[in-house]
Amino acid sequence: MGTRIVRLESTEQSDTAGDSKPVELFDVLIVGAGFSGLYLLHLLRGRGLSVKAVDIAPTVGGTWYWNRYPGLRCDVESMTYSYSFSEELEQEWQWSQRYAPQAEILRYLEHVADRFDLRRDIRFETAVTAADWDDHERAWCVTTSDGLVQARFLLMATGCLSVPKPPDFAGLDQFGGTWHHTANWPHEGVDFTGQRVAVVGTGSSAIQAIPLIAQQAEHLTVFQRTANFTIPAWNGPLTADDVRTRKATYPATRELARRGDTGDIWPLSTCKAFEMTEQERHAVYERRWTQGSFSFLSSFDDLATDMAANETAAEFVRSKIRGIVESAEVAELLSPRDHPLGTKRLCVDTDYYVTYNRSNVELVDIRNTPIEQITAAGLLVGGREYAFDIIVFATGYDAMTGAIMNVDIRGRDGEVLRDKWVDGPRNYLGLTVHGFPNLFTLTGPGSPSVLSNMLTSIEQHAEWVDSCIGYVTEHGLETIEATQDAEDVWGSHVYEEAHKTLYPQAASWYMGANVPGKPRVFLPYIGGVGHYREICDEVVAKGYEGFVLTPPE
Ligand code: N01
Repeated sequence: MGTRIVRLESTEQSDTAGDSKPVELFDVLIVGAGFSGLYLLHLLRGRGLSVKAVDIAPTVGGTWYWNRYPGLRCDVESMTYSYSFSEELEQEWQWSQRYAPQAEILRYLEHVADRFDLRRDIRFETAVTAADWDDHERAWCVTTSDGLVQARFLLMATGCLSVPKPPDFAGLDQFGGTWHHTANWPHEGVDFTGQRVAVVGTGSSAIQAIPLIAQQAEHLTVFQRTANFTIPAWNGPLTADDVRTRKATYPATRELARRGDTGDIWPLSTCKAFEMTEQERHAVYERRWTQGSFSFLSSFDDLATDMAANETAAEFVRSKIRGIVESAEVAELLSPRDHPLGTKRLCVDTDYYVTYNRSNVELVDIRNTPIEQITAAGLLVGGREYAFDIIVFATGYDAMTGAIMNVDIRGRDGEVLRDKWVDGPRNYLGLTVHGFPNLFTLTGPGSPSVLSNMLTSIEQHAEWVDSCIGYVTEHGLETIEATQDAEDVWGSHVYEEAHKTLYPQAASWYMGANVPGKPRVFLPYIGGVGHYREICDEVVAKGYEGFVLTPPE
C-alpha cells in the first residue's frame, strides 16, 4: 500500500475574500481526463493512493470532448484504438464502425468513467496554471483555478494535440461572418446550409471535414498551403461476424500491438521497395491502398529511410489523385511534391479527393501567395477578396509540448521548464525531466506517442508510471528524478533515430515547424513502440537505471 502525505494538513491559503481555504493534499495529481488521465486514475487509485484528476472541460474525453467538427472520427481502427486493460470492457463494448465517429468515442470514454467509478475523483472545469516543486516538502504545489493543491506526484496527461494553434491572421476581429477552429467546435454544431464557406488548412482535420461541409454548403473554398498525402479509410459498419472474430482474438492482437513498431496490428513488410519489379511493387501498393489507412506506410521496409523508395509510394498516391480528380490542374495542386510520403502525418479520408469534382468546391493554392488578411467580407489573397459567411480554421496544434508548456512548471531550485525547453524538449524516455522530481509527462515528446496507435502508447506509459510510483511509495522513498546523463543520452538517441529517416526533411508539426518561433526539433521517438517498451522495461529491471531515488531526509 502507498503512503499518504499527512504533513501539510494545517496549511492554509487565502482566497480573494480574505477567508482561508486549506491547501488540498493528494499523493498524485493528474492533469487531464482524456484517455491517459482516466487510465492513470484507475490504476493509481487501485494502489490505495489518494489521487485527483483535474480537467478544464466539464466532462471526460480530452480532445474527443473539444473536437466535434463534421466528419471527425478516429483514423485508427476502433478495435485497436480502445483500452486493452480490462477484458470485461473489451467484451462488453460494441463499436459500430471500423473507425468510430467522435460522438461514439466520447460515449465510450463516458462509459469507462462510469464503469470504473472515476468521476468522483475528477474535478471538472478546473484549469492548472502553475506547478512549483517544494524541495522542503518534497511535493508539487499546484495552482489551479479552484485553489492550491499539494501533490507528491504530478502527472501531465495533457495530450499531444490539445492546444490549438489560434488563427493569427490580421483583421480576424473585423470579419463580419462567423469563424470556428476545428479543435474547439460548437457543441450545437454548425449549419452550413446555403452558406459560403472557407476552410483554411488541409491537414487531417480539414481532410475529414471538407467532404461533409461540401455536401451542405452553397459554396466551399479550400485554402491550401501544403498538399498532404491521404489514404482512403474505407470506413463502414462492423458486422456481427467482424466483431465476434476480433473479440475472440483480442489477447493475441493486443499483444502484437504492444510488441510491434506501430502499436497497431497491420502487417509490416520486411521487403525493400526496389527488391521488386515495378509491376510487383504496384500490386503491393494497390493492395495496401485497398486495405486503407496507415498500413500503406508499411508497404515496404525502407519507405521512411530511402528517398527513391519513398518516391515510388508517393507517385502511386499521386497517380490515384489523377485518377479520381477530373481537373488535371486541381489534381496537380492536390499532389504533394514538397515532402516525402509519411513525413508529414499521413491523413486518412473518406471521399476527400472526389469532393473536388463537385461544382460547389474550389481549391485555392496559397503556397506562394499567402492569405494577406481577413476582411469584413472574407479573405484577401493575392489582391483578390473572397467573400464568406463562415470560415473554418483547420490550422492545427502546438503539438506535443504546447500543453505541458502552457503550465508554468518550476522544478528544483526554481528552474523553469519553459526555459529549460527553450531550444526543444529535453527529457528521459519522453517521461521524466532532470531537475523536475516526481513529474511525469504521459506520451511526452521523446516517446513514440503520435507515431503510434496512441492507445497502445498511453497504456504502456500509464502502466510504467503506475509501477514506478508503486515502487517509490512501497520502498519508502520520496522522490524519483532522471539524471542529467540519462537525459543527455536519451536526447541523443531520439535525435539519431529521427535522423536515420526522412522525417526531419518535412516542415511538419512533428518538427515544430507549424508554430512560428518553435524550435525545429523532431519531437516524437521513432525507434518503435515495441523497442521503446523494451527500453523502459530494462530501465526498471536495472533498478531504475538513469534515475536517482531519494529516501526521506
Ligand atoms: O492540423 P495540421 P490538423 N496559413 O497541423 C495549415 C491529429 N488528428 O488539425 O502544412 C495557411 O495537420 C497547414 O499548412 P502547412 C493528427 O495527428 C487526428 O489537421 O503548415 N495554412 C495544414 O494544412 C493530425 O496530424 C485525427 O503548410 C495554414 C493545416 O493548416 C493532427 O491532429 C483527426 C496556416 C494544419 O494541419 C493535426 O491535424 C484530426 C496559415 N497561417 C487530427 N497555418 C484522428 O482521426 C496552418 N495552416 C485521430
